[in-house]
Amino acid sequence: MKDLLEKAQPVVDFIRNNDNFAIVCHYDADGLCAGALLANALDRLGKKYTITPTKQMDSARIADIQSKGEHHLFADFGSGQIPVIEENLKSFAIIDHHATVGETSQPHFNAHLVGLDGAKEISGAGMAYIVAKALSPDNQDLAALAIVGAVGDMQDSSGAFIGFNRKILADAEAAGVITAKKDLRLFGRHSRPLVQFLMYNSDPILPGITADEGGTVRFLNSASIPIRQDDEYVYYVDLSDDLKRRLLSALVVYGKRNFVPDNYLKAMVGEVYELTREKDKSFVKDAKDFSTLLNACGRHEKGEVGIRVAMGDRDVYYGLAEELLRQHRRMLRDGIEYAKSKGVTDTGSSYLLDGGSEIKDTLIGVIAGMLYGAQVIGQDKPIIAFSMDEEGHAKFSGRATWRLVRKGLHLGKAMREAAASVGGEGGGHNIAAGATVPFEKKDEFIKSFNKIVSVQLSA
Ligand SMILES: [Mn+2]
Repeated sequence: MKDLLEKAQPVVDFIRNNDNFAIVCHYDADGLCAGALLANALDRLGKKYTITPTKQMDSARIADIQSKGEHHLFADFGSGQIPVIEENLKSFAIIDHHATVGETSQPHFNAHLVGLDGAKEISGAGMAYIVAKALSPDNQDLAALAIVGAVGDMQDSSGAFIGFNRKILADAEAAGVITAKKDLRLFGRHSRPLVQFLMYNSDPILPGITADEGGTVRFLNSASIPIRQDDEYVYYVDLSDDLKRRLLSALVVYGKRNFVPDNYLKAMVGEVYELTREKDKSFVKDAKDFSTLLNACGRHEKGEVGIRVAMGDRDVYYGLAEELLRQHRRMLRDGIEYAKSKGVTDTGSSYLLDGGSEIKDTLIGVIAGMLYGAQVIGQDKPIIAFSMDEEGHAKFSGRATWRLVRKGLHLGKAMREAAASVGGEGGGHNIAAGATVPFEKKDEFIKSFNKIVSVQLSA
């Protein structure tokens, strides 16, 4: 840590020697945490700043950013945009963990340039935290935001943080703002009643539980886990250790029966991170819930709401953020209802869902996968769903079940080959993949995809 605090010094000097900053941060959970972290640190120094979450940096965006302040501070963003930043801004510093494109003589604090793996062991918020700590040891409490940011970037996906994130975790624990423990790592431990907690988790998809309220109730009943107690809904965190273990083993048995691979089931349990100072059962108590809340803000172009929440608002902005999450869940539910009523077509080797203009292209993949859970479609073939994206392309998302993967299906390969055959692009994992193809070529794409899938499944 000491070595890195020294390497952050050019950015620290940049902050100390200037005022009237424009913080520009990425719009996802990690970026919002990085921006909020710097904003809190600047507040403590009595510096003036604006803060702008952003998705990309084209010429219109840069003009807007230019006008936001005298000295620009990029957070979780900027290393990949150095040429355009150099060309348009006079005074700036970059704090980032993404890959670097180009060079600059201005302060540039990037994970990869200081010997850290920015993909796995430190997030943008983590880099911002090092800067904050170098500014003042009193900023150690801000480590909580670095934890939320790293979880948002899924740097705990192996089951726990690795590398430098563990040092940040130690700081957060020492400051008394985070506790880590081993538990079920699903969204909503604190913030969703048990039934919603299980049925809205879509990774892994569990047919008869995912998106299936009745099925989830039956599953909980058969495991003798209470859904309500004293007229109140039971949350996962309300369960005794004994009931938690019972729920976990019931989930594992259920997953195995549905061919979910062992490593996947194992990864459901791991380290969870709780913010000690936050209220129980709020969306900001658990780092995963918190990052999901922030991602909902970013995705709905309400990054500034997320920043307020990350900076500490638990009032109006917190309420707005909660509403965005509810809206997200409503959109999932509506999408499933739409698929149920309008129907899914059986095209031979796959199911097809035409999202039309009803389902957002960013949600259609999740909804397609949930159709297995809701048993709208059988588990015998993959599903592909499409809608038109902003550029007028047909955007396809494919989902499968573990049962099909075990039989030889690889959606990523099928999507890549089928898309290439019609002049599009595709790829992804065995169980979830996507492709973007010219809209007028969509039928040709489906034909080609079906042919590839039938070969994969007959091998
Ligand atoms: Mn990031």
